[in-house]
Amino acid sequence: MGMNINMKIKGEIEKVNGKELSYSEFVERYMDKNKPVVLTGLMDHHWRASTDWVTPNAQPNLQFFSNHFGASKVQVADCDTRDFTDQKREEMLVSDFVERCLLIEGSAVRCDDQFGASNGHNLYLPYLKDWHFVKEYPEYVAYTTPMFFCDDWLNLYLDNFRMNAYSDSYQQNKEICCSDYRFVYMGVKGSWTPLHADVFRSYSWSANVCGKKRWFFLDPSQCHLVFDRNVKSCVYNIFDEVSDSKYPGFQKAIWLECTQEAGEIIFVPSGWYHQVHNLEDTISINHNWFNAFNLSWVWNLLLKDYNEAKEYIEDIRDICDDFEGLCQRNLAANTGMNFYDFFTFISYFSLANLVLLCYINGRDGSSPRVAQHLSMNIEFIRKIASEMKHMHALEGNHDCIVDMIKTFEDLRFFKFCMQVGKTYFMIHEQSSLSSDFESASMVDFVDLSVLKAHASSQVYTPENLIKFIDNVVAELDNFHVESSILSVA
Ligand SMILES: O=C(O)CCC(=O)C(=O)O
Repeated sequence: MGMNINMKIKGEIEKVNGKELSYSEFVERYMDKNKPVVLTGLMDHHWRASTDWVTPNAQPNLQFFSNHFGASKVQVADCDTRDFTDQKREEMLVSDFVERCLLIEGSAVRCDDQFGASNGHNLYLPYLKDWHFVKEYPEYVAYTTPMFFCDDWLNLYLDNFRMNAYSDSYQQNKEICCSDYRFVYMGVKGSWTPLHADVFRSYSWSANVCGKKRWFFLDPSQCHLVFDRNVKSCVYNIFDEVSDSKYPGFQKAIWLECTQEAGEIIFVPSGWYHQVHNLEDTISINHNWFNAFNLSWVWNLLLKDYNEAKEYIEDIRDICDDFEGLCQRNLAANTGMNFYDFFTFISYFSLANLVLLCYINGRDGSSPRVAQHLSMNIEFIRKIASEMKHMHALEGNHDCIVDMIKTFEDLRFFKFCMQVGKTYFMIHEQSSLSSDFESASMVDFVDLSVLKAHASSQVYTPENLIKFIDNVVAELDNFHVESSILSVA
């Protein structure tokens, strides 16, 4: 096992000093262009993770984890065993994971091949993945999210609301797993992650607290090359013998690679397939997120997965009481959200952005860059709502998905609005917030009559949402602020 000799590597991912990059440059060069980048210099401002979690000789401080977080239950992948498209996982205590790592460390037959895999001994390579550390230890504050990655609708939303609100039975087992998309990863040298694109086709960022990773990336325009003829199964390990007859495009794929050192953060754009190898014992922090720039990726994935879910059960359509409902339940189970979840999500974001825009508007447009960003968000959401409308998504839905007035009066929504507002003030004004924002109440935020002026605040379908947005926007005399991407940037 080793480097696949036929693999074509085009080059390295660009590395940039994050301290010399402005937010608008990051947006323009990477987020909007959907291009990966490695950012240096963003982690040297005293993250607790970088001190507590690392020994003086730059190794994971396993003892610290055992002592402080030993009782946490986590998912540990066995990197030598495949389970469908992923590795076999086992739930265990952090203290047991630490014990396994120490066993590997003490083992003379430790894998020396940097690209890991089968290592001849009977101790498997343990890789702790997807630990919801922030959710579990909110008081500990292991790190702060770098400003470039703060426009994170996914985690802002999940801090206040739930996904899959429409499927109660499904809710229970997803309670923890969908609570947020902020993770800690910890793996021994040789542990790895198979080829994949990220959940929801979100962006991700991954910061190496200690250790070193090797990444292999495939541009989304080439992704069909790692699939079989039916576009059903994807190559699992790019360093395996990959069958030409099963994956006829594989040899044509052109890869980008990158070695990520401790203290470096990689930005993984939407839809890029990637495979990752720990070249040393490594701890990393990893978030998935999306915002206006990649919202269409999320919607397109949902649409594709919905069509597949529908096709899969087409033959039972006639005997099904609620065929559409079943498709949506399957979509939620397979993809992690369905049309209802996504539509609720964009409706809440529309309302939050409109409320904040009303607030700024009422203060003589005092924060033009924040206002531009909010306007852009609304414009992008509206665009997705129009696409949903054209695809007849939620057509025939008889349940009110969001009542804008009721939502507006919900305390959770107020907290959510404050967090969204704080995020944009922090990004664009480099300040937390003016004190009047901090002490504002919802009624200060927006003149309720603006919302109530409209015949219906009840949103059932994308048409309703578009109408609601258009009505509120018509009331806002400063909406003509330039809302193109580059004006935000
Ligand atoms: O670090 C890893 O092993 C995997 C990380 C990853 O795949 C991601 O950030 O999407």
